[in-house]
Amino acid sequence: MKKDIEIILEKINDEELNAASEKVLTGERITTVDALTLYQNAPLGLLGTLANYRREQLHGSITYFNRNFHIEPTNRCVFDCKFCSYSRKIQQESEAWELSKHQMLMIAEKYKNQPVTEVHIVGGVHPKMNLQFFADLIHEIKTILPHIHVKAFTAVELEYMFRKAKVDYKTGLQILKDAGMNSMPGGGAEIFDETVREKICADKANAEQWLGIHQTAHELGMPSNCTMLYGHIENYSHRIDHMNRLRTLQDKTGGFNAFIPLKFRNQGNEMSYLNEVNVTEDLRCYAMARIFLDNIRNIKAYWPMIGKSTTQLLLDFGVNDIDGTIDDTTKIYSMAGAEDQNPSMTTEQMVMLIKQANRTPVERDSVYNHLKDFTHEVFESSVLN
Ligand code: V47
Ligand code: SF4
Repeated sequence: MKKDIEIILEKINDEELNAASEKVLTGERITTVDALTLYQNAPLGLLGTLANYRREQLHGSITYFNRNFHIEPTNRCVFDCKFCSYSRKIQQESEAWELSKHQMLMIAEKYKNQPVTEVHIVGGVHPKMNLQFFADLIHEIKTILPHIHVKAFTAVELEYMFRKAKVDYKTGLQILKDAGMNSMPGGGAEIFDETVREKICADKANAEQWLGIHQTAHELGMPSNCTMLYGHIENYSHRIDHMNRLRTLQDKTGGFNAFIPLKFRNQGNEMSYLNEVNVTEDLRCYAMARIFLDNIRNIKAYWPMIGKSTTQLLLDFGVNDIDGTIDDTTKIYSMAGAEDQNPSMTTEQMVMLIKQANRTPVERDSVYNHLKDFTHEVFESSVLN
């Protein structure tokens, strides 16, 4: 593969591009300036080949998935993110829901005899659902499903929860950890740049708070994911600045398990006037993430959002993880116009999706231990649609 890259570079004959690509090949860290050069000037083929080179160095052809389910406690939210299609105001009746603790525990009950390993709990920010409510919820979920990994609450939900409870990040996280929370999802990061953030989500946790909560979680031994919302009013420099802040924190803590670029979807929100970016931009964004984030091992494509076909393409552009089987209770993306309106795939379909792209399907747990290699698993049907 190195040879392929050298042939492409000879043809391009651009000194800066060559120098940045050479660094990727030799494992030297690229600077933010190199990243901008690559982002702006590298042909898609070169970016893809570089990203795939790094991906295969780390993971070969292995592509991870996990078996999980989601609980979305409410879509009522005190915040006002302009890109959000999912939230409803606290008093609003239409299309709003608010699950009781009992209802959420009934969802957990459904998975008692299922081979799921993770529950992902994320929702709107509701003033009535406070720190004690969620600590009790997690504790009771663990009583029903003792072995489940609880990945819960974005830094945005946590910042609000801790502020209301008048506890600092460390105390709040310790309370949730003691209740059974194992890790944090990566949502709420959006774009860290202050001018962009002011325009798209002015009133929720800012970059410093988001990073501070993740840093504290890592210091308590709780890993997390990180995300970036791309394809709206931000430019390439904002994306690089965003990834640079994540790379810097990861150098300090090593606590990020995965980075998930999230493509802005434009239905039913206050930013619907923007067009969505095309698939080439998706491929470039994921490839740059793999190339730039040399200290985050896993780049995840969240398939309900980006779609199954693009997910398959992304496996050649740096992605080594496609998230989980999920079930039909998640509404965050279907309400924003995501590719998949019924975000649920069976294990068989996940495996097929990966095999069709000529990759090796491996079930993982939430901290990336290998659970099962599905290469030789034979399923009855062979159609993915
Ligand atoms: O922070 C909201 C995004 C995120 C839109 O950590 C939108 O494993 C696109 O972070 N278009 C929450 N995106 C979800 C999230 C996540 C998802 C899956 C796995 C993990 C993980 C984390 O959803 C929000 C925001 O960035 N979002 N509205 C929209 N219109
Ligand atoms: Fe609330 Fe999250 Fe939607 Fe922002 S993105 S309005 S914090 S639910």
